[in-house]
Amino acid sequence: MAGEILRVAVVGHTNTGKTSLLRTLLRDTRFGEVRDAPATTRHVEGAQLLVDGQPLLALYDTPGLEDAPGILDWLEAHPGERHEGARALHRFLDTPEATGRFDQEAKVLRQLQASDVGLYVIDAREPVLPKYRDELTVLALCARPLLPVLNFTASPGARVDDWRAALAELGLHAVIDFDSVVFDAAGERRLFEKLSSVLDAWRVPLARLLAVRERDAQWRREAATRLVADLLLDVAAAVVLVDADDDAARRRDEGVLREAVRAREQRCNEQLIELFAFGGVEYAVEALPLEDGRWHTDLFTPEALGEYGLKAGRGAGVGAAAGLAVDALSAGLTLGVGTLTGAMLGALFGDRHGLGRRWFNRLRGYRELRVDDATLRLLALRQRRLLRALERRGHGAVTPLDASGNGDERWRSASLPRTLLRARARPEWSALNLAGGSDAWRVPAPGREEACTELAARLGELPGDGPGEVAGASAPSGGA
Ligand SMILES: Nc1nc2c(ncn2[C@@H]2O[C@H](COP(=O)(O)OP(=O)(O)OP(=O)(O)O)[C@@H](O)[C@H]2O)c(=O)[nH]1
Ligand SMILES: [Mg+2]
Repeated sequence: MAGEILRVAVVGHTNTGKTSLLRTLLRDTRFGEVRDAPATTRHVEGAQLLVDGQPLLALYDTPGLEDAPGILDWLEAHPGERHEGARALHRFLDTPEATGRFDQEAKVLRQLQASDVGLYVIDAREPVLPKYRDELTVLALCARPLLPVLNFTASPGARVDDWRAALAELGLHAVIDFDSVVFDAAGERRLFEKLSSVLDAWRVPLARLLAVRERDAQWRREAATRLVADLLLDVAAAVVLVDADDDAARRRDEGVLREAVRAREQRCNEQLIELFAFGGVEYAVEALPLEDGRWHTDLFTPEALGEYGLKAGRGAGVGAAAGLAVDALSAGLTLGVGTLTGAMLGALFGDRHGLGRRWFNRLRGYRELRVDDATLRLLALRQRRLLRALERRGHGAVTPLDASGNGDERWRSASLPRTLLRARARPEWSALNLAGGSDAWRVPAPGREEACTELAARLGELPGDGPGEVAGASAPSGGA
């Protein structure tokens, strides 16, 4: 088997999601052309699926079948010998019709003949019409194992049972449910397991493929939770020291801090989308709870808090802008500041204060301006939601997320992880405190790496892929 490649032809009626299925299996959002219109794919196009750098599978996308009944009519009008089976198809493919009127169909049939197995993609929302039975009859003449794949299974009105019954009548019992837009890893596993059940010789390589995919998914989740942990640490440790008596300066600093945090959240969104390789994919990005990579609701509004059942923090009561808190200097901060270098102090206080060597005395009249706990929770909840959507390739999460259950409750109401609380007293952990958030300024602050790992592990405790998580009602809005 070494060096051999399993050839899989993806076939089916036009506009059933064949190209989408290839994109999903290939993890390649740029493969082919996907459009909600018939005859989008006009030619056979192949791509290899690598496992540890070695090609294991060749997947072939084919044009949609549109006139299988026409081919059966032709065969009836040009009868050959009895039981000629696949030879009938050869006869047909040699005729001028096969390069003329049936050009698209002939490409599909030739590709299936040249492959080891076919995946027959079905739009499960469609009734089982005679034309589909005709397609299966024509495809059977290729004498290749055919696995039906029921697509659009997550759409309302999917007729999964009708299709299963009809396929069983045709002797096709190994049917796969696999919605290519609402991706779930278990569905993909079933697909490859079914493949190996009809292709015994490929059992071992396909098992290896599954193992590699699982490893990759695990790696991606770890990388993703680290990105979110990094965001949360940056925001939790962000602090601006403001002169207690200078209201105008404080207002200005509030604006600067909020803008920096918004931008930081946005950067995390983009990093996550990039990590899951969804940049530029219409349907996947559409299904995310974002618009142009942004959340619909501004981070610093009661509406945003309300979406997750959070209440505004007490900071609002003592005059700070929404989402921020103004506090007396904490002992933690003072200690933390004691460990800072002169350059970092400059970045913390801004040059206007001209702090110089006697900075400590100057601290007395200052207060600290921070992002409040409610906003930290909101950031965590939003990023977890994004992560879930990305892992499921963007479940059409148009319904508000139910914040109860599914592991989010802890981020909503239990006390914040200790690591985050510790970050409050570590201004040097936040890139936002250093030269406006530029990574170039980041110094390897002691303890930050470990904190990031710890927090990422907490964030990685994601709920399963149960359907309940998109079904709930919106939490009561407002709060403060
Ligand atoms: N909701 C949902 N939409 C899907 C799914 N699969 C495909 N689509 C959409 O269906 C439309 C057709 O998808 P394509 O992948 O272009 O279909 P195709 O079978 O390759 O079409 P042709 O090449 O024209 O035969 C696109 O708008 C896809 O985004 C699915 O599982 N669920
Ligand atoms: Mg196509």
